[in-house]
Amino acid sequence: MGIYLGLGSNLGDRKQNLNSAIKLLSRKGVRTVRCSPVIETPALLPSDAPWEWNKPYLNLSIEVETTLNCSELLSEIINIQTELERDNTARWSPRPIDIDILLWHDQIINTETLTIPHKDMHLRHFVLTPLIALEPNLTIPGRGSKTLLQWSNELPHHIPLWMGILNATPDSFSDGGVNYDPQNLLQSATAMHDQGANILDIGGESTRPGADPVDPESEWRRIGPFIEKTTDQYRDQFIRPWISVDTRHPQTAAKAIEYGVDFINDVAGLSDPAMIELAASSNCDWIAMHSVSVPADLNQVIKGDPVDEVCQWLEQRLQDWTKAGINTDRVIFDPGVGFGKDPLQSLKILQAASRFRQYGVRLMIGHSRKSYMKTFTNNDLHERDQTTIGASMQLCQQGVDIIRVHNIVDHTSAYRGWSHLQG
Ligand code: A4P
Ligand code: MG
Repeated sequence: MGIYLGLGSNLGDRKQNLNSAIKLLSRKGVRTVRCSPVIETPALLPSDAPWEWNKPYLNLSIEVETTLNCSELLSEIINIQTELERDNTARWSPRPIDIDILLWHDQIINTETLTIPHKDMHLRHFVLTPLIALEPNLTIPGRGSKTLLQWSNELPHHIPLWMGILNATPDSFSDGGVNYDPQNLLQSATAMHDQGANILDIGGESTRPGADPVDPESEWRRIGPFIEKTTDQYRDQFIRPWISVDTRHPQTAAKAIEYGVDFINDVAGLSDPAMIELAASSNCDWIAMHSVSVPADLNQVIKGDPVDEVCQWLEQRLQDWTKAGINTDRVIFDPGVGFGKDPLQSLKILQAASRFRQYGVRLMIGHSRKSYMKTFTNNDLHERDQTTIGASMQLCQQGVDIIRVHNIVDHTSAYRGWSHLQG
């Protein structure tokens, strides 16, 4: 286990403050090895706080390396907080920056000035969600064998990561054609990140029913320039969107990994032997989606209970992946809404999403604008965002780790309202 810090800001230019803190840490000999996505979280306040203090935080966590010992690090942290104009007069008042030492290897430290692991970190979503993005199965020294993911699953609600959909396809079911031009794609990516997307999922092959399959060379022609440009643009930046590549082709996945992407999103469910081999030898996260056929075929659907069927599939796959040498901490499971399920079966999958959390892997759901809605509304594709958002808030309640949607700006705005009413 390494050294992990938690950073928060709810005053001034919050992103800028987080960035400055990371830079100042590095000047003091504290090198950031990895930085989580940035999440927005409701302020945890003292019970007698004035209403003006209720300003949402941006939180992130970083894994660092340093030759300082932990009390030297604490002194540097206090200096940096002062340098960034932190006013310490009132406990938990709005602050440009707060830096906490969350974990120091596997050590338990209790002195007058330091408590490590940081107190109550296992009860705070604003600590757990960013840390889980880095290392879902870390345990907290002194708190038994529960992993961060298990601690998070026990809390009454959830802070998800938002994944924005970018289709570089002429024929996707929802936004086909809009982003076919690489320049539009880059603009959409930057806008989505600014609106609060933590992950951007770029795909070059539509998987809607009836879509034409795309060979790996054509797929790379569609998405390669974007991957090259975005990974280059964010190369030296810690605060950046994480990049996911939506592909079922091992050749495409291998090329994307060379550019340092963060996720491969495999709609074929990590079942192709070449994909399994690649996943076993790579460090990136792998989204494995349950499907019956790709592209989706409306005539091929699950026969029995969809939730039981998908659970059995996952149990079997987890054994297969472990045997193949894949670190399942890096696997994220997606039950595949609309893939091999009729609309009502997809709805049942969404209603029961929390059941998939029992397997100790992260859970992703992609339900945006999909046809399960046909069971209860006549809205056509471009009128489906509000209904998607309603469903997404319920998925937050069920503890889904990553929610994949087309409309980021309305989601993050709706989530701000929903999350501020959670206890
Ligand atoms: N200290 C003890 N242990 C540690 C440690 N592991 N890391 C002592 C850092 N400091 C530690 O801390 C005050 C003193 O705690 C330090 O000088 C050190 O001797 P601080 O971080 O300067 O003050 P604070 O943050 O006001 O207090 P504290 O108790 O650390 O509070 P927390 O737990 O940091 O909570 N809501 C959201 N959504 N997101 C947030 O990030 N943060 C807080 C602060 C409240 N609400 C929040 C958030
Ligand atoms: Mg603090």
